[in-house]
Amino acid sequence: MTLRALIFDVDGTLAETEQEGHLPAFNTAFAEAGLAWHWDRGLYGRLLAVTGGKERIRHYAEGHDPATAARPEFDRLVRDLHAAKTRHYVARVEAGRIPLRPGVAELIAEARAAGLPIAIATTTTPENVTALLEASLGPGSTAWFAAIGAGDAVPAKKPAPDVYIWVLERLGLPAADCLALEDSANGLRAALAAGIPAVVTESAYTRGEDFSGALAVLPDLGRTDLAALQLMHRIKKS
Ligand code: XBP
Ligand code: MG
Repeated sequence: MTLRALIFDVDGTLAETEQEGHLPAFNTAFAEAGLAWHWDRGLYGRLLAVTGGKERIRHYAEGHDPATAARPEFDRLVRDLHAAKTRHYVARVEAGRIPLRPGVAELIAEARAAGLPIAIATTTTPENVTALLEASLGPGSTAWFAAIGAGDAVPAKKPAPDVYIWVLERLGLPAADCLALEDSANGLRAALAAGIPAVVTESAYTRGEDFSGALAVLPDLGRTDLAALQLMHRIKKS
């Protein structure tokens, strides 16, 4: 059986979104809300173990500012902070501050030229995905993707397999016929738990994580192409 779809993660895989995008957007939202919270690069690296921005804010508050976490309106505060963070993130992306990683645009172009469906499976908010695709691949490029599973489309975020299963259902394909492209151990575990073979491109925050079970671990997608990915996938299936 040949490869029948590519499913891309977003953060860390399509682009290095965390350092120049998500992290400053979180900090701006905290400052605007008058909170004395500031995440530096090291702390943020540890917080990335919690996937999902709302979940990450909640986890941090419960550990570092229990008085705020105990306030009756805490759920609303998390929602409001995250909405503000999304606005700041989208503005940064639209300003052209987040380029695609090497090889990403080329692989997407190759897949499209070959008529191979492409899809997205991500933890991040849908608006963030649209902003990144349209700013980097051009207006209308969101429509190139046969399915976009994002954010709260499923209740359990990566490393749970749910978002990948959601995407497989929309593609109407068996897991083994697809290939996931991921950058993190959490994302790899999600793809593998859904039964999808996966290739990892390590990103700034995920370098050195445990990628056991990946078909390959590459520095970036510029080191491969569609033919090489098809071959890896075929060898795995045989
Ligand atoms: C990415 C994430 C996301 C972003 C924040 O994980 O963990 O939570 O950091 O996005 P993955 P939101 O690449 O494995 O999908 O704030 O929009 O939730
Ligand atoms: Mg990722």
